[in-house]
Amino acid sequence: AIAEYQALTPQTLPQRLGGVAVLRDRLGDAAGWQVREVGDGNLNLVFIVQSPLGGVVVKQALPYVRLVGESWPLPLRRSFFEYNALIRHQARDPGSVPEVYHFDEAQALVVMEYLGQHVILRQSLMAGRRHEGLGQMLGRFCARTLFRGSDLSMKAAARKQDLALFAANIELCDITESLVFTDPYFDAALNRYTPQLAPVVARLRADVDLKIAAQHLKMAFANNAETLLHGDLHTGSVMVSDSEARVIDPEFATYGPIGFDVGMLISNFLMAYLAQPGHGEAPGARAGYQDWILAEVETLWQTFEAEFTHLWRTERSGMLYPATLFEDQGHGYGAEQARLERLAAIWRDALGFCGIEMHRRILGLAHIAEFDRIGDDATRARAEAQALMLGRTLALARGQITGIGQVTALTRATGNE
Ligand code: SR1
Ligand code: MG
Repeated sequence: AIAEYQALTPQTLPQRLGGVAVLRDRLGDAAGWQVREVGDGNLNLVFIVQSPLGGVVVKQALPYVRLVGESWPLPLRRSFFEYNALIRHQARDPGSVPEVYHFDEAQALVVMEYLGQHVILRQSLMAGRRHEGLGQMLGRFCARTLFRGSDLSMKAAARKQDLALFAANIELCDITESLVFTDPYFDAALNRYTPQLAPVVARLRADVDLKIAAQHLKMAFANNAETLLHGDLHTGSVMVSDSEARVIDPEFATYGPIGFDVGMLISNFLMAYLAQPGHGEAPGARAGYQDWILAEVETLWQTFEAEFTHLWRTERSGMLYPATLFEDQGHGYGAEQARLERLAAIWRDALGFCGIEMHRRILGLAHIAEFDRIGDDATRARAEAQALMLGRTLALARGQITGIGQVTALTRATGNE
């Protein structure tokens, strides 16, 4: 093993990792390995390594932001946070993430299960494909990982140790704090947007209420350490087959508000909905598919709520809202009131994060393929302007919107404007 970090290449990988026992066991002698670099994300190298015996994925951090280049250094230790989040996600929602086979901290690499039948959900949503049980799986994943990583479930000491461990993911949090909550609302150096949006952008940047809402949400993200977040849960962090989904890429993992992951994920579904006219074969061709997207969003939230409720009633073993406090109320009456109040707070946060995510994906550095790949400028600008307006409404009216049906109705109405 090489002690000092070196980025892998398809050529050097077999020789560099050929001695790792778990790889030899799964793939046989390195002489028979085929290696492709397939990373299309913003940060890392991703290799698929195959042999006649099987396949694995090797993900390695680069010491800089791949999207920008060496001018933006980024610590290799994000791989340590990704590994630690993956094993917690696996324990908290078994089968929801790729199995981890090997972690090498010095080389900042994780070797994990190759999901040969799966594709990235974002690509699939652009192609108009449906996936059975998707909303349910994602709602369950959010409820289980977010509940079980919090003081609702964990023993206080264990949760505080994890809080300290993930608090060191400083640089990745800094990316979120700047790119999501601040940069979209001023002329930040790395921002870009479709030129036709200039008048809308000017209006949003002059919108004091919106900028204050974004900063309130930033404060919640940075200060409300409720649970271990995935931290970057968008449709590019989900892999799907016809009937199965896995969540990948938790390198942004940190302690934060429960509503963050849920809101970001819903936001990416709503943007996929609004982008459909740019991907359909003919005007209106994707109407049925758009209905499916919104139905999955409703299922996602409803499943989250139902699973959170189940866990609240059956697994509340942490220091918060202890059952002993509510024993004399009969049938857990007080605990149920507390649950509803917590869920209402999570909902409000989730709507805020959902709205802000739309802005940064259109105005900031890190765009999404759904919009970027719409070749026709006018179609792209129309869909993006709709998402910007929807995002504003969700962020500002997050205290008044009472249910997921209202969100999907708003999205439909926005898409028809
Ligand atoms: C510089 S990194 C930009 C974005 O890519 C990641 O996937 C996160 O979403 C981050 O905000
Ligand atoms: Mg990622």
